[in-house]
Amino acid sequence: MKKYTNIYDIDNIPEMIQEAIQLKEKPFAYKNLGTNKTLVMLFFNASLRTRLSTEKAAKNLGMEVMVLNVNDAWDLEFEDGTIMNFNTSEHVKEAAQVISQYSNIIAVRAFPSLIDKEKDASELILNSFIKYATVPIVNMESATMHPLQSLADAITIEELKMTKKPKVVLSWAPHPKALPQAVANSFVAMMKNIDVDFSITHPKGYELNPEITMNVSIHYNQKEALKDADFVYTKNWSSYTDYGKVISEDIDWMMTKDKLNGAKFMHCLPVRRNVVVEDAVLDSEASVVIQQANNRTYAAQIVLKKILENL
Ligand code: AN0
Ligand code: CP
Repeated sequence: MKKYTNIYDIDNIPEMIQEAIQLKEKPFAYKNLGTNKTLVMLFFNASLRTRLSTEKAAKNLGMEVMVLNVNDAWDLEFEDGTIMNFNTSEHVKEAAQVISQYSNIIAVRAFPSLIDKEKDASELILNSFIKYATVPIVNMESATMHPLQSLADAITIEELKMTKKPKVVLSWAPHPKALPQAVANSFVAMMKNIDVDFSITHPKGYELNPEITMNVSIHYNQKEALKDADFVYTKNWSSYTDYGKVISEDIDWMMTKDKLNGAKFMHCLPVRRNVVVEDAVLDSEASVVIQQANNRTYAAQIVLKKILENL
């Protein structure tokens, strides 16, 4: 594998999921693969799981890890040809080449502005690192995608499914702050590429990018959508059409034990209790969010392993 910036970098998704499950059984089996190799992780935004699970994954493979919270470094410029006489101190052209000399793989987390739709869609930060770095890039959640999360989600479904083709529903939930569409986008893309019966439910106005949801059935009636579901992935995202806006905080869309009706509850975390989902769900056997978060390690580890094998 040359990079992991979206799920389409994976050749064979079902095989990748199986290999991740094998790594989970023997996490130190490839302890020598990463000897004398360094992962640099760049964070433009906060993280708990991605930061720790990716570091753990790298260490399981014997790699060294260095982390930079980019806000502690110089303000980076991403536009070409700018006269840099204002806030930005260093261009990504230099920064990416310099960091590449200190590392064998660079992982980047950079959320969207949620203000400028075209700019977010252009993935300027992620793509600048892909363009100017001289080592492979891993996406730790960019403006529009979170492919490490959706790989962990697919691993979790594979581990827990009771039928060959489980019914999986992505259900929008309310949230007081405007959140990215990235987790939902990557989850949709992943579900289209594994053997599940997949649908989405959200209020009108929360349609995701139609290029991503093409051929997926979308329901505005949550109750109908959730009928006979095996897995319910609950997640908030801000409006894509009325870009970056919170157009509804309707608490009726919160996930409850009643609505789940026996299905497994999934969420990428962090989650706001009693806004996105009620306590009764998170504190019950129906919730698999802790297992999902654990699988972040093996998702990252299989990705790093494939990249290391190709260095
Ligand atoms: C982020 C999001 O929704 O994209 C990160 C989730 C992994 N969530 C928040 O900012 C709460
Ligand atoms: N799910 C996830 O990516 O969590 P963090 O934002 O804490 O990394």
